[in-house]
Amino acid sequence: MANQTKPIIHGYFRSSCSWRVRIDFALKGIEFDQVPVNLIKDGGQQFTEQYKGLNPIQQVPAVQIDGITLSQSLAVIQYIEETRRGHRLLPTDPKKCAQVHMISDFIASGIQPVQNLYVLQKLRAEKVQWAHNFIQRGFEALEPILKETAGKYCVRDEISMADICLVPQVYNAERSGCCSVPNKRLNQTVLKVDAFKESHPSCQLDTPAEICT
Ligand SMILES: N[C@@H](CCC(=O)N[C@@H](CS)C(=O)NCC(=O)O)C(=O)O
Repeated sequence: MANQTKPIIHGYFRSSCSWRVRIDFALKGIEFDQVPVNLIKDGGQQFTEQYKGLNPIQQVPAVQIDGITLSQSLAVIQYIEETRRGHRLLPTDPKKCAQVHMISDFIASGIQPVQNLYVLQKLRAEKVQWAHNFIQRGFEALEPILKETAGKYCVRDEISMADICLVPQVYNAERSGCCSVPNKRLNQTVLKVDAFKESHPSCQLDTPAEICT
């Protein structure tokens, strides 16, 4: 069972995967500490030997919690779901739960990895087009799925892990200048929830002062 020490998120303010975990902790009312890992500075602090010891794939987030270190944001969300009380992000109803996993995996396995910084840095001039292509393809496919599943939020009227995946991915898309966003209304509704606002990249410990709001 959970112990009393605060979890530590090693993350980056702009990282969509770090934001997923920040939203999760905020929704569950879990206090946490943050250690910034700047993905750009010094060629990327994720590539230090010290950070590699925390997460061998050298990506953020890495979360130290209850005596273990977890990477993979969805694994962290699942662990929190099983060890902490609070708003459920994985519904008990099997159909709704499968839909939440479907949308989350769609984004976390099908869109985010192919537009990740490490992949984009391997490309040259075509990197913006590459990112747009995969984000757009994924979002277009997500649109009919959300038509079927969404109510106020991604799956009916309860916030779930699917919303935690969608909002940071839309943020990535908008930052990269991609204009086709699935179900804009839904994204705007979710963004009004306190946990999404307080964990937003624009107001984190490591957000540069000039873009802090
Ligand atoms: N599947 C992982 C993906 C982690 C990931 O791709 N993190 C990105 C930031 S959102 C990263 O660290 N990129 C740095 C790099 O690729 O060098 C998760 O869900 O946590």
